Amino acid sequence: MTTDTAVDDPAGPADRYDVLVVGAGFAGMYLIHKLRALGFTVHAVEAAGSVGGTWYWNRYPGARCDVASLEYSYSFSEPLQQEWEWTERFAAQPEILRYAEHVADRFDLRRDITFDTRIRTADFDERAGLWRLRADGGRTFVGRFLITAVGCLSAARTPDWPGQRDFTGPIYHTGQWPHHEVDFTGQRVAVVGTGSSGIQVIPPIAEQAAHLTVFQRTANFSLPTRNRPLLPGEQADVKARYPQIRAMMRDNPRALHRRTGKGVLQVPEQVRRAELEQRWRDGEVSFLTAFTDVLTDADANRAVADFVREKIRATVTDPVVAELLCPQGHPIGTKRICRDTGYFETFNRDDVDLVDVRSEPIVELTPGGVRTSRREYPVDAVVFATGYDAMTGALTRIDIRGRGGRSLRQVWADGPRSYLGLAVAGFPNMFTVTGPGSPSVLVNVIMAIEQHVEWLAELLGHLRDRGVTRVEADPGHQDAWVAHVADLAAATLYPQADSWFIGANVPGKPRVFLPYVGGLDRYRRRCDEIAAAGYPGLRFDDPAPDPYPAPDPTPTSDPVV
Ligand code: N01
Repeated sequence: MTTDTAVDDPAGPADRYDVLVVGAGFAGMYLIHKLRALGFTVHAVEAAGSVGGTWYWNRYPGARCDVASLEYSYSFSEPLQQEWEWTERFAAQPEILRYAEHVADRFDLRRDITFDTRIRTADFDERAGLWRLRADGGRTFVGRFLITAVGCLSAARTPDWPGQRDFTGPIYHTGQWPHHEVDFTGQRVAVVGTGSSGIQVIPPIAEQAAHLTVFQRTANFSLPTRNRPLLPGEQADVKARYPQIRAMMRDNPRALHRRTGKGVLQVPEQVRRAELEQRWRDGEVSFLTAFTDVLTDADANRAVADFVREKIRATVTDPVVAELLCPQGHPIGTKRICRDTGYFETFNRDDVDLVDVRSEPIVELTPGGVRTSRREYPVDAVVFATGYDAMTGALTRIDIRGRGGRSLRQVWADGPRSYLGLAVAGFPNMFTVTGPGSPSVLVNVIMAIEQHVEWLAELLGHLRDRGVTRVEADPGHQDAWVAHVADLAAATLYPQADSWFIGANVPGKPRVFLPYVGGLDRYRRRCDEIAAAGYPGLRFDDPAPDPYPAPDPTPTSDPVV
């Protein structure tokens, strides 16, 4: 299925491939490697200056993965996983980025990536059966298939308070951290946001700055990471057992390799307490994987949440501050659980203040500070740890247009609809790695990426063998999958929280639970069954009638050729 490498395009000469990939993070890199090995011409376009995706952008102090490094790594290449040496139990951002760069060099991926180029539009030409992508600056790429590998947490969001432009100091976002060193020595710093990024960035900034003010809207559950250097022999032991360990991970809902298999309320209180204490002390894995029912049973959840609240009260010396830091109003785990190094202890410092923006909302930035409804806090720099338009934002920020010029933005206006989180009816030959409706952010995401890439590679091979040039999700199967994803979520405590999992952090975003909660193991089995059955749910060279009969008011773009 190799196509010509150049075609005429109304916008000028375009590069043309079998498969176009948007993004060169962990998903984009593996796509290039896997598809190239199968003989497809493949090219990725990446907005960043190098590979690594989230680990390229998130250079904020304290950025660290909360999945063990020996598990948060590719499993597709035994030589790769044997040769790479991790130094810490939970790798920090620079080490993960070095790993990504090593992978890019080892598999010679960079020759198939265009860097520093942001895709703005993607149009499917029905007559030619091709996708055309336009980048900033007008460069055009044409391909038979479009695979998005844009990341679930890459469309950063910042507040838009009055006065932001007039603030005289620097404003940072954790997910767009500068490449130069940021030195807060002697400065008064504001951090807004106490999710996973805020909770990581706050302790190192407090160490460096003259004064830190933390603006908290929602207190979060956080567990100690207990990071440490890997012990001698520990890495060798895992490497010797990698095949078994990876097999266990593939058979685990979260693609990790430890769980108890018991419900919180099934074990006597003493046993439960001992298990939680041990996990708190060891930072082994999240409490959510310690027991089977934390996310489905309100009483089980409360028992675990109470344990964490007790720990917060025991750590923070000022009882008023401790109460403010105790999460209330959402079950533990229904907002992404955080992992920290000295987060709660940081609030015992004299040079750190906590402001509760629910009782004292931020009104504006002034040239020299942050003004709340009560007073002005003078600061020299502001750090937004305010999160992302998760799972859909990075896709809808591109103007993607499928059959009939229909825009993805419009089709998803009431919430994303996707078959398996991978394919969207009305958007032929387009696939979304870790898209909404797939396990993605609820599991070890590198394992989720590998599952998607391998499944897609098999599908593209299947199409090539049969001479199929157009593939599209069947609307009926898509509806059934969307309903299944929603039903699974409704059976859990997740929808009780105003989380980014459900779009609640973005004003106006429809309240739809975005990831698939059924576990990567179950999802993988379903995908495998679908492949074995010849891909029911995908239409080959057989488009359904327009699945979205309402007219699209927005204009379509030109055809490809
Ligand atoms: O973003 P978030 P994040 N005024 O959305 C607050 C992954 N990750 O970048 O909860 C005041 O979780 C907001 O308040 P509220 C991980 O999957 C992993 O921290 O909406 N506050 C919240 O406190 C994670 O879940 C790792 O009420 C405002 C915070 O900003 C995901 O990325 C490390 C506000 C945003 O928290 C996103 O984490 C880092 C406003 N206008 C990230 N707007 C690890 O692996 C937002 N907030 C360890």
